[in-house]
Amino acid sequence: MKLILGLGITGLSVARFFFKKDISFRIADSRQEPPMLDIAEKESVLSDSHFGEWSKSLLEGVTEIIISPGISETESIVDWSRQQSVPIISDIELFGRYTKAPIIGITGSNGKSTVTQLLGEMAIADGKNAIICGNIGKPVMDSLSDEAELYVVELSSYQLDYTNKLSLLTGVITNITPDHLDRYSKFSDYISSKLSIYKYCQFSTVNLDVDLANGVDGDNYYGIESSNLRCDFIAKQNGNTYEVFHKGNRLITSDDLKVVGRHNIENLLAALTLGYRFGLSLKVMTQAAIDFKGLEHRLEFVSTINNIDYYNDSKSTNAISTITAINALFEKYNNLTLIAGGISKKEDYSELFKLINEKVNAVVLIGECSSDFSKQITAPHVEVVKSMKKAASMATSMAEGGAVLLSPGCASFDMFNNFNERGETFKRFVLEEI
Ligand code: UMA
Ligand code: ADP
Repeated sequence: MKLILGLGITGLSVARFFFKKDISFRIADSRQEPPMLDIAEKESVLSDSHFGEWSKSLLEGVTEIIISPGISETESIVDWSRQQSVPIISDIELFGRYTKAPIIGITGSNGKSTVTQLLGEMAIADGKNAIICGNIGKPVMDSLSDEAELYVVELSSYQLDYTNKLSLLTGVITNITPDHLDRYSKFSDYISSKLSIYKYCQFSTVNLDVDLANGVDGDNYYGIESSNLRCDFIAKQNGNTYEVFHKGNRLITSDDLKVVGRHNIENLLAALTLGYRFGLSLKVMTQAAIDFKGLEHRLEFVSTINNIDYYNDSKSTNAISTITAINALFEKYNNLTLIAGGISKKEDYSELFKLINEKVNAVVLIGECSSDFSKQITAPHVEVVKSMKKAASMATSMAEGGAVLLSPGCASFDMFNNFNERGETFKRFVLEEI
């Protein structure tokens, strides 16, 4: 008997799979009404289900547990399972047992979804039946297909923590900066979690711009301004433009792209290096990069209204991604108005405040951390408001041309269900009310 822990989208996908394969399973969630309960009931995939506080009896007759990534290792059920030596695996490990096509894995603190999507689009443009899945929002167990020629899988550190066995053709860590420190007691634990991806790679892809990965003995390398001859793909900065090269041949420049910022050049180098290892055509990958519009809520251009360009970077939930967004737009605009705030993470925001104080003209703060943040920001104009509607109109009235950027650097749960809702709300006010 298998035990599925968690009935979110991961648990539901595993339940569907076991149901289809006639593998007996029990499912449990510590919430009385887990998010996917209605759908699971409609699909009639559940029989032995338990909701509410964990109990030891859940483990009776269980030979293996498939755990949802959101369930922390500090939960009592994890402890009991370990005491009773019941193996715990992630949905990713389960997926690896059933895949026939190669898997490329992408992890990192920021840029995972962007690289996953871009690489997937490159492979599809090259005529491959490539499936984009994982932490990006499509559970891997809903993505298995006999026709798949390639799986491009975004891997979170939570998923890697519960993975013991996996075979990846290649994989990359886009970068490592402090994140999820509510879940990891030490930054070094989070780093180890990310680095574990390389244990599973036939060919390790390494970003030379990431200090921590520098010591890794890779098979394929990339980097901006890197003179390392082992690099397959590099980029060089020329004024405000980046030129991307493959072994000395110029492929593309940042002026050809729809996405902006140095970080998106890094993301492009990652996708090119991974795709080239798989055997995708350079020409097709280059064209797919030109066509790539970026993902919603990641430094997404919304509109130009009355000479002001609006950007939605709602996916920014940590300090470094807001730093990245400000630096990227500062290459293009000399007048920036920032909307930030929400639930701040357990991380050091001092670098972000320093950058805001240097480069941002006006700041509108929202959410739980707003009064705390306002004490540390000395930009010329700082306002604290209570709603996204007020934030959008206040930012508009404070901006003198240039760009208005929503890049919260914080989680959204104090005001919204998730970052998608936060970004949608911002865009709605920009497009309908300004
Ligand atoms: N649950 C418990 N007890 C707990 C914690 C959770 O019972 O202590 C239950 C919840 O009630 C929920 C269920 O576990 O019903 C599953 O929750 P989950 O949090 O694992 O979420 P899923 O819906 O399965 O979504 C997960 C990922 N969520 C997390 O890692 C928190 C999704 O990433 C991912 O897209 C999805 O699997 C498919 O692979 C989201 C995410 O925020 C977007 N990821 C983090 C990030 O990107 O920073 C890591
Ligand atoms: P992830 O899936 O790792 O959260 P996303 O691609 O969804 O990454 O981007 C999350 C946030 O990080 C967005 O604000 C985006 O603009 C920013 N970002 C994207 N790529 C990078 C990168 N390579 N370095 C730093 N920040 C990045």
